[in-house]
Amino acid sequence: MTRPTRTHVGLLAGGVAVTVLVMGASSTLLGGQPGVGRLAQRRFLDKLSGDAGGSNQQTGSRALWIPPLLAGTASGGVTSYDLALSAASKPLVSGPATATYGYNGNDFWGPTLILNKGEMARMTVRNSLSEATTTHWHGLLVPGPVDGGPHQMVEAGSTWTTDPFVVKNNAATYWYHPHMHATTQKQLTLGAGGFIIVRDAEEAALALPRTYGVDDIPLVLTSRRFTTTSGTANQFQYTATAYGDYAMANGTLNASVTLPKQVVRLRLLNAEIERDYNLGFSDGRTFRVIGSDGGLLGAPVPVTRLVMAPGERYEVLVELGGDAVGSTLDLMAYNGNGQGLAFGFGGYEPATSGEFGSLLNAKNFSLLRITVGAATADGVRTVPASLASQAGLSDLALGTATQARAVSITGGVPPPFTFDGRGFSHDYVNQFVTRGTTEAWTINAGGIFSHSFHIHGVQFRIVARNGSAAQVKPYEQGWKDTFYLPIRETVTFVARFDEVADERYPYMYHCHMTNHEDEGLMGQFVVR
Ligand SMILES: [Cu+2]
Repeated sequence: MTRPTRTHVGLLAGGVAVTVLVMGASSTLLGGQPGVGRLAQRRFLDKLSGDAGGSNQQTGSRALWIPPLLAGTASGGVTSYDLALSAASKPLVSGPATATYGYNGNDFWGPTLILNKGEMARMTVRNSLSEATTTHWHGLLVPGPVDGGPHQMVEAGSTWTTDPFVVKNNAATYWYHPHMHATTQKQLTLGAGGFIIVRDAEEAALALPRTYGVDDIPLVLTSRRFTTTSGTANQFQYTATAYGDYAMANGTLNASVTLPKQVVRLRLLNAEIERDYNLGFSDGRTFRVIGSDGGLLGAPVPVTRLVMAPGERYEVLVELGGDAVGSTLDLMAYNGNGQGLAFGFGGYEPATSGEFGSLLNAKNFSLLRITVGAATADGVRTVPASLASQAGLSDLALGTATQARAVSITGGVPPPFTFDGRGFSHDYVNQFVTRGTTEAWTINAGGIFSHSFHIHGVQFRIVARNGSAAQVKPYEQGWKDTFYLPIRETVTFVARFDEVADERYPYMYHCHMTNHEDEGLMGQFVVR
């Protein structure tokens, strides 16, 4: 695959008018200006709804799908969770259904697992696909053989059962997804993934919304591009494309949801391939970040914008108590011009098509239409002033690290991205870590593009951006396992490596932009 010179593409940024052919409709798109691209969008939405006369952007809106909960089976002190990954199909637009993957009979994505901190759990994955997969428990503190990385193959037709493990994570939002080297983008694009919600006593003692699907909403944000595959229209494109053309929330195109007139909690996951999100609400309201990848924050952080790179999770509270029943607002990606974004932000390239372009690029677009409904009887009315104690987090400081490592992202134009000049190999261990030690890792983005850095086996604390603690945003000062790594910048994190992984099932560190990851931007480390 040839990678164009990204910096050259970036020079074209700006409000350049281009003509694009979308679903048979020719229209003019103006980069980044509100309301542009509406004609193409509308034609597509008409196709969604089958209503050729529709003129409202919400014509094709569909109820947000909420993933079902998966109850574990308790036996002998261990709770077992059974997943089965199968091929499926989903009617998304008029014409042929879209071929998809889903867990446990779902036609996209999978059930939500609820784990309790301190319990013993075990996972089983049956692979009913016609190709191999692996299942990684993103963010969970589990030993190498349980981690589900590229070495833990689940061949077609076979079943993988993990050893029992203790749920050590804090209450937060995690997720599971395939981690097969070179096919992660494909399997994720087709829909393989699911949420894991961990609960613990500290979170349970807080007055937070936690009625699943009512005031506590899991929200996997992504986008898809449709193409014709083997003569069949409406199929997801998963090669030679970094971005989708149409936003999806929980696998629903043009999603809408009614939420009660009270404080609601959104568990946000950016599950894009390469697109970063600059999230906000259409009325500009302040919302509160209460949790990051691996736990609740110390106190809510008020924001009007929240940047999320692929793989990251944030939990936010949105106060709807002052909104009129029946009123609407949109959760938006403010990825357009005038938002302070620059080349390198995933999805800000101006092209509307091609491997690094899309109809959503450099645009502000809706991810979810929210209609305010009646309050529930026991709804949360106020945002708590303080949240979690974050035990152990402040111990992770540069001064307590006994080992420093520097990792640089190299390559990228036109060879694939690599770490320190070396592409991923199943047989090469990039880093050796001593169990129980605290280390400081500094990741250098390089000058080609931004990335999303994720490391297995730990939850860490970001201590500096570009060497400055002050540049770490307040909402990313909690437990993290993934972070946005802007072009030409560095991020330093400190982690204590308590989980064990050997050469047979090493841990991964990698870019969570899965096209980068599949091309080789992944390294291995052992902890012992
Ligand atoms: Cu990357």
